[in-house]
Amino acid sequence: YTKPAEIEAAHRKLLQMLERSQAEIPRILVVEDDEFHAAFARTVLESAGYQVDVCSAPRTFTEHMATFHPELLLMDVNLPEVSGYDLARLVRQQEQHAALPIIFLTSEAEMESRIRAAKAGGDEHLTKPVHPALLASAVGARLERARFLKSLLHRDGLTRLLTHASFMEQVQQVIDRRARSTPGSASLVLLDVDHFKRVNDTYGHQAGDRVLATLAASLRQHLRRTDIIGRYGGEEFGVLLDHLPIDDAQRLITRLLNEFAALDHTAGEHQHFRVTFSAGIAPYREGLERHAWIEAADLTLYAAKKSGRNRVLV
Ligand code: GH3
Ligand code: MG
Ligand code: MG
Ligand code: MG
Ligand code: MG
Repeated sequence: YTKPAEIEAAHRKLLQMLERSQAEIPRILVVEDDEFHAAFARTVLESAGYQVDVCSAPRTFTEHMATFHPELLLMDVNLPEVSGYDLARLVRQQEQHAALPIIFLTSEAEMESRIRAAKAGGDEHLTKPVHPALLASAVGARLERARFLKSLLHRDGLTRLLTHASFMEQVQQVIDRRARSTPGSASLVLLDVDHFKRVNDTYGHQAGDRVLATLAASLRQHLRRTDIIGRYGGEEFGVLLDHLPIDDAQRLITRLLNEFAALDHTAGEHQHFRVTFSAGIAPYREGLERHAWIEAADLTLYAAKKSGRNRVLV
């Protein structure tokens, strides 16, 4: 799809802004009441390229969690009021923190302390003084694993696209960002494979699965890294095109449809078939809530189906 150069440039600038803000430098919360140890951890981790926040009193822990959204906890054990073990246990009770890595860093080197750390849900137990290279490596390895686990939790197995729940959450985040200021347009697309039941009935469920995986791959290939793509339902996909005017969105999805419709799908050795989809696009309007936005796209999708399928309507 082509756009005037001016729009293209503005578009690119916005995208860069978005990407920079999403650059996602890992955030590490250091829970440590001793100033010297806290400064040491901050220095080591910041020079390793991480964002660091220090919580020096358990009383403020929940607040740090809620505002900083850490991706890893480096936890002291001896703290005023409650212990690091207690805090770890508190964290592990929350579903959304099930995969959050917790590394204990403590002067308690005895076996008993290691056992308590493990029981509290700690992933690792390091002792003070810790070598900076060991601390940085432990943190780096745990972060990498946590990101991988998160991607498994939030992605659908067949298509590797966002699950329904994660897609909805991301749509909400875009709406929240918009409410805070971001100007410009955004388009929500709902896309549904045409006569997919027939595909399954004629060529088998496995051939159907391959069609879905192929469609997912071509969505990923044609869309930008910052676009949000989810498997909304069985053979239904959701796409949020942020910073893209509705006309551009329609052109983009139509081109995608034409290319997809031209693909030769195979079942067995001699069977070849083609598949189309229908899509409905709804632009964002100020004050629109998530469900109303999706409902609008769904109504348009329904109109696309009713009027003959194999088309993209706005
Ligand atoms: P329409 O053009 O109106 O959308 O017709 P349709 O046949 O695509 O719609 P319908 O909702 O009647 O059927 C959707 C089918 O998609 C039924 C279901 O078995 C199939 N389906 C859903 N998820 C999967 C999947 O993961 N793999 C396969 N192979 N089929 C699936
Ligand atoms: Mg302490
Ligand atoms: Mg369908
Ligand atoms: Mg249907
Ligand atoms: Mg459907």
